[in-house]
Amino acid sequence: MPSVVNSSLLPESLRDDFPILHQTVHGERPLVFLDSAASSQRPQQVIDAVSRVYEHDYANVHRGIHVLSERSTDAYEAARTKVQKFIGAKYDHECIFTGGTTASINAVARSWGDANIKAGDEILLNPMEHHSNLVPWFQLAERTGAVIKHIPLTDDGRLDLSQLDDVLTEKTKVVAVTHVSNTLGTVNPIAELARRAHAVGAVILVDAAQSAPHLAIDVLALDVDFLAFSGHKMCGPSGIGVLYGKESLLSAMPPFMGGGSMIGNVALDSFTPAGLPSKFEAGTPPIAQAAGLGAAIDYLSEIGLDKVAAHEHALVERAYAGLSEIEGIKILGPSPEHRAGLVSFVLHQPHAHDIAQLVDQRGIAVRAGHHCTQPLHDSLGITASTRASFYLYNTPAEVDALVEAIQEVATMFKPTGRKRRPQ
Ligand code: 7TS
Repeated sequence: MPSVVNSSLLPESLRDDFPILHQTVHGERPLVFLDSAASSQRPQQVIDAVSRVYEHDYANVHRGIHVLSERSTDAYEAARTKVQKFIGAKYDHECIFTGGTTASINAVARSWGDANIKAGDEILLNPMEHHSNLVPWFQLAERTGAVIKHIPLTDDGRLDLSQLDDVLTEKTKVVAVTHVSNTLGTVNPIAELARRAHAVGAVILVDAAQSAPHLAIDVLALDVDFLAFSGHKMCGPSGIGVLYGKESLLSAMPPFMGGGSMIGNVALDSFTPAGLPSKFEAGTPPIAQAAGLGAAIDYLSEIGLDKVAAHEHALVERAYAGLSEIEGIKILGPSPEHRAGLVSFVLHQPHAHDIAQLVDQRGIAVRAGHHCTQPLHDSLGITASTRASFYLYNTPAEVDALVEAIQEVATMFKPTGRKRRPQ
């Protein structure tokens, strides 16, 4: 189990749990991994849990009456109970295993959406959403004739709640919103949005891809109807995610995939669905991945999400302060008090992809591009940005290495003559 300290900053010894971090790249450059918002790394405890399933316990779940199937089934269902506790859900059958956040959101848009949305109904989104929380709703609108509306953003990249009454009305049937923006870092006020959505009779779906790994979540306290997140961003395996839904909503929804495991009974031309959660888990599920996700939840819970959040907050404050000093930089999104542990920015020059390549030569891994938030980048008048994202294993020294590298790149490309506007 990881060692824990009482201060807000986590101990550097925690890095020892992550074998992948202990390597040099491009010669003798120590790897500085600042791309956890895309996918995090995983500790030995998680790698061991996955290996243990394959080495010792693996069989298909919920079907074989033999010892390995029983062990696999126990591990799979134990992981579900861990997810339930992790997000504070009332019942474990409200936690459906999916392939990831994208799969979870698509499932709601397909199943709940097709059953509940009709022409003229409104779907409330906002420009900071990841494509995964936009496109499934656009597709639903295309299928049904529903209307897409957006909550406008403030200049500093927060939801402009002063304009919420204009777009959240009796016509609104669903509010789909990210908890934390993967580009701006903004932390959105989910409890307030849930209250306002419910007041007009709408349901709220929260994209927790960037919050579940970093902040303590309590779905009952937030009173959200649906919540979606991915294992691979929270120290767990790829190929598994979670869809949480309130029992009353999930029970009324039709299955979104048909096949084995999701049935109560099948005849030659008809079927009855199984109860929750099987109804939504057709086919062989991600068995070893579930055990890995359970181990990741144990790992994060042992450290404490509050400590993880405080650690990342200290890192992002340091990065924000350091990067702000660089001439010609434009940091996207709000001040550190309103953001989680990531920072995206543009320089006068060069392009984000070149920045990422130049810092990669120094061993620093960052992401460049539109980060699947093209409408947001369009609204900011840019095509791409560079993003550094932090997790529990990052250190202040790594933040300093980033700032120093970006400073060097900015100096290398300092515009001569007439001053240019940022990209
Ligand atoms: N929602 C948000 C807010 C995300 O950041 C991502 C992935 C997704 C949904 C989709 O998650 P998936 O696990 O289904 O792929 N975000 C990123 C990113 O920022 N860079 O790479 C993936």
